[in-house]
Amino acid sequence: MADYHKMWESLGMDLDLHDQLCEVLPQAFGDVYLSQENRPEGMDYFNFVVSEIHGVRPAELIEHQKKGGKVFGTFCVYVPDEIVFAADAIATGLCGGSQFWVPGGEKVLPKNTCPLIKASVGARLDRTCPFFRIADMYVGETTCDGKKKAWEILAEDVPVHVMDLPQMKRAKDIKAWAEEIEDFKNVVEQFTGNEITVEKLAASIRLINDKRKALARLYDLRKNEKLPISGKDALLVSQIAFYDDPVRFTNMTNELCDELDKRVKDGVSVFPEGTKRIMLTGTPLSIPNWKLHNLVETSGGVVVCEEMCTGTRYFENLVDETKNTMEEQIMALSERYMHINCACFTPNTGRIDDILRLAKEYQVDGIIDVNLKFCGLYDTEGYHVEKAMKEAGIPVLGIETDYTDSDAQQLRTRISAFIEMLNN
Ligand code: BJ8
Repeated sequence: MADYHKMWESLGMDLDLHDQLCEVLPQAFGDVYLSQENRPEGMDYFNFVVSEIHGVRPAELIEHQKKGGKVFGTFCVYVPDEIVFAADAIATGLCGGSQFWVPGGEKVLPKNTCPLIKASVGARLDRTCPFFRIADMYVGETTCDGKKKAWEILAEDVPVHVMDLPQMKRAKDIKAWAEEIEDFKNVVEQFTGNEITVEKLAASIRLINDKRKALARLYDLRKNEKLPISGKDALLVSQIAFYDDPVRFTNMTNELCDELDKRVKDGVSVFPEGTKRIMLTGTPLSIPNWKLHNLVETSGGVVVCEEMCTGTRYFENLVDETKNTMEEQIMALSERYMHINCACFTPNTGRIDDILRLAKEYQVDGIIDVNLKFCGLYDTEGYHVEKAMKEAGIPVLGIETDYTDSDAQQLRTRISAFIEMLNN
């Protein structure tokens, strides 16, 4: 990585602590990613993004701020990026996926909070992530209890706007979410000083839809019997989608897909025939959380799909582009976002339907239901997930894990045994 110490210093970061993080990441990335064989050349761009993760994109965001633009940090796939980009601002995902940040979060949060929340709060309070330093405003949501309380702590340090997400999906809830989006639009307009017009919102809806289409194209390619890309690589693209420039990201993902199309035509597969096809479902895998994909793909399986927010929940369903009044556009946004099936909703039968549908589409042999430790929502919903999969005759393995490596050996044993069972 180029030397960005001056930039990090100007962001008020803890340089010594941050240097420690910069030392471990390349090693982890090399072990998990660069050791793979026959990777598509189109992954070079995504490798570069990771190698410069705290450099190139943060520098672009700072450039944008120098020109008077604002940056909004988000933590959930329900927050509509379209509104932010329509005000000539930039939205960037902030969920923390590294154990490095967890102890910092534990200084202010109960230990039995999920690692995603602890890492996100730790990254901010320990001053070891440039994205958290750069964002002018954080946008929270009322999804789970841990997050709701975390916003109050973060708000002591940075402006936070919280969107009140309904937790049922009746017509009145979709209307209520549209009202929240309208409020968010007003906040963004006021904060940026830029008006969001119908034309600007329409362009922004197209921008984010294009990103969704590129990701859908990538995932479609994973439905092939001969797999042109590993699950690890696809996960990396999904993770980068949250913070890269949307136009560049879409172009690079489409370029990668062009190469993968050719691989499919030529019958190229990165895994031998008969490798067991695994779908992961559950809590998100924020960058740099590659633990489970690495375990599956070094234990005789391959991950072909993620029914996760770092996966299908992020890109499935497009926003209707045909609306031409602000009211209709906002309702179209609400309808699209309320199609996401997060365990914070009750009931959440749509997620079970999604898992069953995806299992067929991606021809999966088995499902791993993943729960981040202390996420009560997904843990409890695991009951329905596992029951429905058993009824459908789809083998399922439920696991709970965190960001540490302390359970890696035990997980490897369980995952290997699961894959072995699928082979028999
Ligand atoms: S839409 S999954 S991004 S809320 S894992 S912090 S739920 S205790 S991340 Fe999520 Fe939005 Fe839902 Fe997706 Fe809480 Fe659970 Fe932690 Fe979670």
